[in-house]
Amino acid sequence: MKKLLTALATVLVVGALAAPVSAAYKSEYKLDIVPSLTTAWGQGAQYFADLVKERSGGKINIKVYPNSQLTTGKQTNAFMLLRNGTIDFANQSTINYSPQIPELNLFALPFFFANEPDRYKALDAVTGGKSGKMGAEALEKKGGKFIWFGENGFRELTNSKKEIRMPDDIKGLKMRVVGSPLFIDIFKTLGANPITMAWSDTMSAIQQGVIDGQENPILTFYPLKVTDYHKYVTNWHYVADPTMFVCNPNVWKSFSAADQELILKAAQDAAKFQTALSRAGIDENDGGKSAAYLKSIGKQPESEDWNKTLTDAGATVTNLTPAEMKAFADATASVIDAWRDKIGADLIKAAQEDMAAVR
Ligand code: X2X
Repeated sequence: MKKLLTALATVLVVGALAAPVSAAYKSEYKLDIVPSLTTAWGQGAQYFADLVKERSGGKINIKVYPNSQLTTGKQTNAFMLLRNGTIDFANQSTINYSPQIPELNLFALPFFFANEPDRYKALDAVTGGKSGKMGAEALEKKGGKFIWFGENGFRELTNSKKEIRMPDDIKGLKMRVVGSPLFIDIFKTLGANPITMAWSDTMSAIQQGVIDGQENPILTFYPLKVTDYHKYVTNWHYVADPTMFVCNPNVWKSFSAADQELILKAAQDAAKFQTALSRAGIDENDGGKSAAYLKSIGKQPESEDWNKTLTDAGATVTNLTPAEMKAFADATASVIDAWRDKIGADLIKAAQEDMAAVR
């Protein structure tokens, strides 16, 4: 009997030692995104999952769950679920993590990037600079593993009622906003009537006319045919919306160093793709660079001229002049002051320095 037990123990020990590292890997890693796979955000997430699968020879299988399935529609709970391991990976908007990580409200400060000479350059300077690092550290301190910044796109305005060109035009409009207090403050300050709503409920609210307007990047609202209901689009670029490729820290630690490197590189490539999709064809700020990049990797931009695509869809497209943008920036300047301490004055200052360096 003793011999038998010893033999059995030996088999178990040897078996455990001989098990390949990959045996510890899950058969599927769940990746959370809010919108559909047809958006630039969704396409960026899928591109990431595909690259990881391909480059790991099928060993690391990430499945993208669109439409807030993993948060059962409660998109602002996403960080809690990443932290507790319900979600393994995410390509998530900083907006949805900002209720738990106040520093991430930096990107949603009104007209913080929009009034820079080149808003894309300014945003890249922040995500790639000292302030971006501070944002990533804030996330890590709260229990997430930061991988890389992606991009949902600058957020524009749509509504069913009238052309919005000046701050007065938005007064009294029922605006759907994401469940983040900063957005309520911005729209209240403008005299609008903000209504908090999950993105998963927003499309039916648009169809039923429960709300007059909403704000999202073109590459997020156009695929859902929002312009069938909202005939007025105002390109005001008021808020930047980078996403973060992130991982649950325990899941991250379970990967070998080589696989961590592989995942990082895939996130960098996916971020580049997603960012190009979100910028191509919007305006001269991008100067055709994003469309050229997409073609260089065998992809196509969704549109090379969004003014035309949106107009063809029946929308009145209003591109604000610098003076009109300034009127909105002045009207919302008090919001930046009110949020300075919550976000961190040092972080805001670091972002201003990052932007100034590329001006
Ligand atoms: O809810 C939104 O507006 C969306 C889809 O852009 C985010 O998840 C922040």
